[in-house]
Amino acid sequence: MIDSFPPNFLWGSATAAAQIEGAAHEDGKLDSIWDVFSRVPGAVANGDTPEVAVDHYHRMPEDVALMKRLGLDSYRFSTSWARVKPADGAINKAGLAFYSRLVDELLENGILPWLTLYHWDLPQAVQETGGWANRDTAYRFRDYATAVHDVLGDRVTHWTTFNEPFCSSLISYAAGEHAPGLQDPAAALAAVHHQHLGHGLATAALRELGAASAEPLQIGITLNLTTAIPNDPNDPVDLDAARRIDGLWNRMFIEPVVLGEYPADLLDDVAGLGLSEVILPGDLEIIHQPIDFLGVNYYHDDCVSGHPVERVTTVPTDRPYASPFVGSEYVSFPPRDLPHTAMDWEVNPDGLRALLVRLTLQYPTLPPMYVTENGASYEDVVSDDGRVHDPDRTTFIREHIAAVAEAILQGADVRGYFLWSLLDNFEWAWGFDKRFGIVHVDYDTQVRTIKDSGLAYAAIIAGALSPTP
Ligand code: IFM
Repeated sequence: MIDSFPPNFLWGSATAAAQIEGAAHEDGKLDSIWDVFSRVPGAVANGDTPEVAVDHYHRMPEDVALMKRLGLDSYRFSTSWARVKPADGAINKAGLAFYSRLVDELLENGILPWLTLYHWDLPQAVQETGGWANRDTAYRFRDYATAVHDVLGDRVTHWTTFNEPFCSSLISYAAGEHAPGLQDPAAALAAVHHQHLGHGLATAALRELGAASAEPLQIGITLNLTTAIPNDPNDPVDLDAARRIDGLWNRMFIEPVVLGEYPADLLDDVAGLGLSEVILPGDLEIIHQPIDFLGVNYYHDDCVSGHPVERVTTVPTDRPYASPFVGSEYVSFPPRDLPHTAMDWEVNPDGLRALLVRLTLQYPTLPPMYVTENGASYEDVVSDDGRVHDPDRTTFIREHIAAVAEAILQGADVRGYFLWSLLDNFEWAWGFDKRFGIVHVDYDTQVRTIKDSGLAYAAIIAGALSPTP
């Protein structure tokens, strides 16, 4: 099975700044929206905050050494806008110096840096000017991207503009479950469009800056995608609910970038919520920049019904649930008879194969894909033997990698796989309650222990373990 991966297939692991760095107010970094949101009572489980996280800011060389031990080809990390331009004004040289040291450490260890510019930690100062609901934020994002390029552009070749804009728009501005915690569907749709615009502006700017580089930049975006499966494929109500979720969660994010247009049915579904009004002449041309890769984050599919079945919600919140499913009367997610992770997410590796093949068939102009996140949370403990035995995660990883191999055999152009996550970390509204790492972190001592799943992943990378369980 391992033989069906192309020779230069990239094996990696991923993290994000706010989830691991800590040092939330050090060396000039100021509040991001997640620092502020996590201080709102009830917003994050157990009152956890990213203040210290897993102290990666101070333990970076140790963490890069772990990557080396695992045999990673590449490390996907994000830069924190709130560290680079904390007050939305001057550039914080100390903040950029951290990322410069990280990039050097990676390169010295033969690990390709894969940089994401936006993984949800907007400077609070920018939020106070309206955040992503304000069109100006797209231009500020472009300026932040060029500031990062000015310092790292001589060494970083792989650039991702946004990670999962679905989360930093709908979940953040409509559902209120992520920072900044708003429940305003029109602001959410404006945030979608302005993040698209920011993607296009930054891509064009980076492309221009990179033109002088010896090695052309690889620029892309990472989207979290799902397959919306109608609960009853013979029920027109369920079929229509699945279409609407596919439009709102997948096509609203893929199509402006890849096709230069919003899906017509989606525009109809959300008519009256202001999306059409924020799309100015010329925006779609800016958004529709050529990209070099599409990052696909996959965790699970969603079984969808248009009937009022009780919704399975996965985020602990005592705020009233505000539906992000604008444009619909009911959308519910009936549970299916599949194994579930500690997040209560379905384990369905074939869904990853099906998604990659579907994207290939549905979008003939799609650039090569990388699975930029895939992984699982389980309740891990350090055993008496000092090890973390997490057989469910090992099986999850092997089966999903086997699914990628199968997708490639079926014609999908997938060039790499990044496991989420390298380290246990701050899982947003779940705080430190959910562990996704292949390296366990003791949150009291910050001691790192490679889990059995991490050893298995290293063996897969080394070609010593077949993904097929
Ligand atoms: O931890 C997150 C990550 O930040 C974005 N993608 C999903 C992961 C697991 O929830």
